[in-house]
Amino acid sequence: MRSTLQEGTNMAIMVNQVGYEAGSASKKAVTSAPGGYVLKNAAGEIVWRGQTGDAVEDPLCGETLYPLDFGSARTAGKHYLENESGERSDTFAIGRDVLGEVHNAMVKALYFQRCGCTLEEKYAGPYIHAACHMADSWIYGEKGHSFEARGGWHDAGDYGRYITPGAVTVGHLLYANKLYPQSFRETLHIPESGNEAADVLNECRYELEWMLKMQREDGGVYHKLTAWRHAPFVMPEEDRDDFYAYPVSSLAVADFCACMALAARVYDSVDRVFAWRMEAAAKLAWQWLEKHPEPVLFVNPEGSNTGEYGDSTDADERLWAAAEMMLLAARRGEDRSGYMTVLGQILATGLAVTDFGWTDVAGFAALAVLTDFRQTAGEEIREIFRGQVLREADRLADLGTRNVFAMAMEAKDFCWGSNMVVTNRGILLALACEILRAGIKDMSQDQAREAAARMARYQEVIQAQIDYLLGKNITGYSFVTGYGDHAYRHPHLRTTAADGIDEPMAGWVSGGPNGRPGDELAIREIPAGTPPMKCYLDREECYSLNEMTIYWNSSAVFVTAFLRSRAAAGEIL
Ligand code: 9MR
Ligand code: ZN
Repeated sequence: MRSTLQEGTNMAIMVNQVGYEAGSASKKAVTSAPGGYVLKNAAGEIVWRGQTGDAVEDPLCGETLYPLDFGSARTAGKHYLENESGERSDTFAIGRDVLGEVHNAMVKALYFQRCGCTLEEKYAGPYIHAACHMADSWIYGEKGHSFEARGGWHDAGDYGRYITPGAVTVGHLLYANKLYPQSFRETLHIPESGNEAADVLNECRYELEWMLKMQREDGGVYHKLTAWRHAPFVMPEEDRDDFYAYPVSSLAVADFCACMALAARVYDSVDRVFAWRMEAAAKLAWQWLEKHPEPVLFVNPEGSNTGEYGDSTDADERLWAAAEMMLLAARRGEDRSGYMTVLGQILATGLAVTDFGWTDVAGFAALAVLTDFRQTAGEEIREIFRGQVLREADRLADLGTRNVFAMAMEAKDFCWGSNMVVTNRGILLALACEILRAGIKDMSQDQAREAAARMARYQEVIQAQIDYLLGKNITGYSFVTGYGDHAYRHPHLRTTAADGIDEPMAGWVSGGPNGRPGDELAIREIPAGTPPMKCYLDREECYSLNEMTIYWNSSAVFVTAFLRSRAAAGEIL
């Protein structure tokens, strides 16, 4: 078990274990001991000397710590930091496009979640398995009715497949690819690689094809497809439990509608017929929503323990659906007034539009409206989105001044899947940067200078979020498997637990520290009152701290896509 401050030395040098862009003037570490530090290259030569900054009593991890900025170091290669007592940090790269590999691995990871097909050695390396979950699925509550719903990604460490998190995952990835296409050019070595499409689109299609199967003729979409209870730790092809399509929820229908409408736009240039199928499905889902204006929420039937993905409101899901349908209609030259009315009505309730998770998808409506070059939504609606996004960005940037990690996090934000809070905040800040960038051409010189400074401030926090994820945190772990001297190694992931291979596949983002742990082992092992960032164990049993999910990965991918694109453009801080 690794925890930098619990290994007996009382010493920690926390770094981004993957690396820092050579051109960056701010390369940040955090240390537990003040004083002089040197940066050494692989040959052990000193390439930089410097001092820690002022002590900070950190509210996130409860320690007194010191920031260390070695930004002026520009030499390329493997490095480590060392202090006057000879204590060393983990190694990290200084170079160009240092996030490239981990970014690609985080997208490729989704391939390993493919359900209903064989994972072949050619693409999966040692992580092969036979086709899983091939049987027809039952329709819950409709005795004797079954249908074919093979495909899609396993959601997480379990073998369930759920509509709302699936839509969110695809949403993150399609918008990331739309905004930062240059970050998605490399091959991922998946079966479709080498066709015309970017591999991220090939991978998303695997999920989209399955989602289409989850729609009924009346436009309703089943909330999820899972067994009655989670499988034991067996390989997926050994899981022979009956699978059920659980009742339609308006959450699933609206997320499905939004995701299909978005994908119909995106895949238009890739495969017209596929895009057309998705467009038809989106329209059918929208009709269902119109016929069911009241929320149809979802709760697990008594006794079933698979993921619930419940929610107390469907307003944000309907908002996203309205936004995407509006943009699709604009693209097709069709009437969009109905969608605009719904969009306006929901916005008028004051709903927050700044989150990108499965509970709150309203941020995707902001992404849709604010990245639309046609400006379809009109100035008034755009201004509501813009105002909220920029205000939230300023709030997050301010949070970044309140802890030694310079992160946009507060103690209370360390929940189940806190790493997605970390990365979703990166998405919000990236969107804020896009808004400011788009506005610069109409600004005076002074205003433009101010906007540039604001963007730089946001980008600094985005970088801090990724530095944290990759090891600059009190646990001392990189929260992405396979990346970093001390990457976590024991995700709560059935295939990894059952495949007999020591190392998990690379590229999985852990859920991360959780100040309110929900699994037995974590509750037993983590003393009450432990500061939230320390509430983490790299243990397979700890599903509330150390599971992986498709949407935690996709959220992180958005942020690395942003940072890679900034680095490629030479816009490095
Ligand atoms: O990611 C979800 C987290 O935000 C919730 O707090 C938690 C409890 O409801 O459920 C998590 O989702 C799990 C889902 O229900 C089933 N697949 C694995 C997900 C990650 O733990
Ligand atoms: Zn499967």
